[in-house]
Amino acid sequence: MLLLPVLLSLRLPTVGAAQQKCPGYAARNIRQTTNGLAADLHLAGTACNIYGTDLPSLTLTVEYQSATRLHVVIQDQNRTVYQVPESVLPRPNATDPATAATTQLQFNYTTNPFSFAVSRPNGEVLFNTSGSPMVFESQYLRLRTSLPNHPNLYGLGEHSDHFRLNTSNYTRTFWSRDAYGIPQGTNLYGNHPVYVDHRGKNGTHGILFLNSNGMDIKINDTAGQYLEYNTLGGVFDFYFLAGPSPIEVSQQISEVVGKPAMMAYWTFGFHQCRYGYRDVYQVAEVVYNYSQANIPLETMWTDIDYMDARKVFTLDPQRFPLHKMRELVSYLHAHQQHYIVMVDPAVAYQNYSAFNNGKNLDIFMKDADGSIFQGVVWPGVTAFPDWFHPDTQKYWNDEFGSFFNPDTGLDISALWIDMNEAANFCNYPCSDPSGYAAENGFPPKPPPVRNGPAVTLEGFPADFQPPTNAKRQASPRASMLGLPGRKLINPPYTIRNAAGGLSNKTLGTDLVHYNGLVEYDTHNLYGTMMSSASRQALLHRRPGERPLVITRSTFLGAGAHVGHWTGDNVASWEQYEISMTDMLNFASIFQVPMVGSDVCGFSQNTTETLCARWMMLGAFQSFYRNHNELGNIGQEAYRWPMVAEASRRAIDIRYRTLDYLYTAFYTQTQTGKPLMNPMLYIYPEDPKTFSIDAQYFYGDSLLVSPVIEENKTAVDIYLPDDIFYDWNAGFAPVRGNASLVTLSDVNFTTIPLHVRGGSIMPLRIESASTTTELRKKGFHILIAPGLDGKANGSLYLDDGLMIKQPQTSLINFAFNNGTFTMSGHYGYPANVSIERISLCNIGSAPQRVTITGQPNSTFIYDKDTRVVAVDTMISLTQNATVQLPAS
Ligand code: MIG
Repeated sequence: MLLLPVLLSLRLPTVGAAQQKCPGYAARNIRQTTNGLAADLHLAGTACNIYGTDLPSLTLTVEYQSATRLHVVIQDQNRTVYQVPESVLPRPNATDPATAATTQLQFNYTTNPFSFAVSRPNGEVLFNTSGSPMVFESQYLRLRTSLPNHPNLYGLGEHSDHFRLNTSNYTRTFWSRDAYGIPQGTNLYGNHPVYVDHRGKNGTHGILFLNSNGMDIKINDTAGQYLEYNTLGGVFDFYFLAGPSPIEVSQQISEVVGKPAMMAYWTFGFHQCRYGYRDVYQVAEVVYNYSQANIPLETMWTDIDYMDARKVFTLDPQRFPLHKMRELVSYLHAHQQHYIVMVDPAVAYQNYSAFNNGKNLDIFMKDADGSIFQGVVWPGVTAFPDWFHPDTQKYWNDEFGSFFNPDTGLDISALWIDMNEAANFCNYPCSDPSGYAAENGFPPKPPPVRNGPAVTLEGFPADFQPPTNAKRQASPRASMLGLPGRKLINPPYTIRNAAGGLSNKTLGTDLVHYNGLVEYDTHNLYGTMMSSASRQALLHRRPGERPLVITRSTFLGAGAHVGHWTGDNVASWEQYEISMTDMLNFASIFQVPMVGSDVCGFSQNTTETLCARWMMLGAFQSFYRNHNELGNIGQEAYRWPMVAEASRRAIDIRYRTLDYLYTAFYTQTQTGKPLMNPMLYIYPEDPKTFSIDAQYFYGDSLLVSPVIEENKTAVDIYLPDDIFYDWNAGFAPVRGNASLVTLSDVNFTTIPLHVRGGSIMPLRIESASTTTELRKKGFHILIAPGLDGKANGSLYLDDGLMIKQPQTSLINFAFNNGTFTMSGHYGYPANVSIERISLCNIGSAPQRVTITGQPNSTFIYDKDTRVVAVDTMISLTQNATVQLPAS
């Protein structure tokens, strides 16, 4: 024992030295291909075998897939090494291949030792592996690129660190984990190994590493600035994306991982959830209280509380009985509201239909001896679906079909999926799951049964009323199966998994999926595979309707199927602030645009002022849901007058801007252009924006700048050298001059918002209590001219629900020198018109405003805000031109 410290101190430098002594590879047989080159790579010396066995023979494939996308793959010659299956992440085709002469990303290499660099035609080096030999072993891959000093790097999530990544002694670990409290500097639920490197005037590029194995990406400046991939398996599969703007990088990422799925209009309404609603009456009470408080509630949610002893696909017969649940859902539907519940992947290992059906179809994960793998989750001992089994989709469809049957079951509108990292409470090797479950109290004891709610719920069916005398209270087998003979539980190289060993608190990494892939290689895909299976199951149940699935665990490409909430945050001011970064990573970089944090905070008790501020900030997340943990004080928006008022005001703005959000969301599904924009995306040449993550653009026109400190009613916000219009001051102009501006008197029911000059925002003329009602309101076009007097915007209209849309409208708005024009296509019968146009920054009252066909339009001019507002009636079915005052 005493020798241990000595051994350790001897061992560490030895390993480091051994790494440096790895021989690297030599390139031979280099040949030009139509759109790139290919070569063989051979180990250039004696194997170093530091964390496994060096592979002697590799191949290099370089393809200029387009002028802005370079694909570089270094893989084993035999194609045995595991690669992310195409069934999980389909690879993009080279639709518009380039050549060495036309590419924006040149590939240069040295043959011995082999290294490569990627550069722009002007010589700017983006990636350069020279100076550090590449290591490609059975259980360890390493590649290091040098970077310029103090780089601006973003992405590499899921994380809860600042948006601009630390570049000194910083490690990002990729291994899906049930990350309660989402601590900084640790691996969280999802894995998106892609980063954006922003170099200001020298452009922006992206680098996506298509690899699902556990890994540490190390960024440090001790040996010059570098970024180093340390991976437990897979191959080197890189997409280099040329930008050159940050928005173009995002778009190029979407071409690799897939365009996001479009969401239904109603999903952008406000959602209320919590863990710990005790029964169906309490859920009804919450719905009732929202309507009493006049706070629009679009969707009510229920957590695992509804389940019978926490078994998926069951209802607690006493607290959430089926007939009352069906009444609740009917009530919600009759009031244009929706209902969502949670489903976990783990199925109770008990004699009940969901388990028996899975067992009969043989779709659960198996141990080596062929028995069903057992873990422990909420219901106690559980089995886990193997998403690679060819019958798992059928199993999932069938369970959804019966449990969520609209006529006989729980008619949900959408789905929430959790614990899909996959989470398992029982640590490896979990040799006595039932003992563990019994000792740790799974399933937990449910709350006492009661016969009715605590208050009278006017408008609800009779059996939702308090009982009299009640006390009132408050596929085929895969190729590339992975190398044999690996240490799948404890690989020689250790990544910095905050849960400890790879198999801790999850499935054993030695488990073999139906198709022969091992959990060691595919762990990071579990949540994303459950996501797409759940999307398919919803589609199977309601064919043609855009499904909403909100998942916890994600991988590259998840946005093509689902949305994401950012998991178990803390009700703290720090995490309220970091929620902006978390959202920006997913929406702007990872192409998962439906995303948001638990508003008011999940763990720990929130406070009145935090919840007020968060209800306002959350209104500017794409996914807007208040959610809270079991045991904490209630935090529904109506609980405090201040929070209720803040919520009403914020939801009013969110709903008036909902079509602007919907249009931005639609645009992202078509082009990858992000619906949320970090400040540097809009002002890429302004270095002061590079580190800002407590302000961002909602869409590309509305700057959100929340107060971020407790007990403060002031905030210093950055305004670039541009013109803005203050939403809270009637759109009065504010000239930004690339410095901080102190906003004082930002009370607890106000969030600072500024419209960027150059924007035209399509607003609804007023808000409504549901999104269904909102769609009946007319439009108010807000024209916010830029410094050049011009402005642009767009509006997308469709039926809000179906995947295939027979008739849509996509209208472009432009303003130039007093002329407002509408052009585009007009398929969707909107049945509403533009009822008002407001034009900002007009120096004096105009004589008249002439709208074609409406010569005597009435208008109002406000000399304090300099806004002209014209009442009008312009159809959303054809082009139009309107003569307004020139700005
Ligand atoms: O072990 O379903 O992140 O949102 O309320 C915790 C109960 C399980 C974790 C989710 C959280 C949810 C909770 N779940």
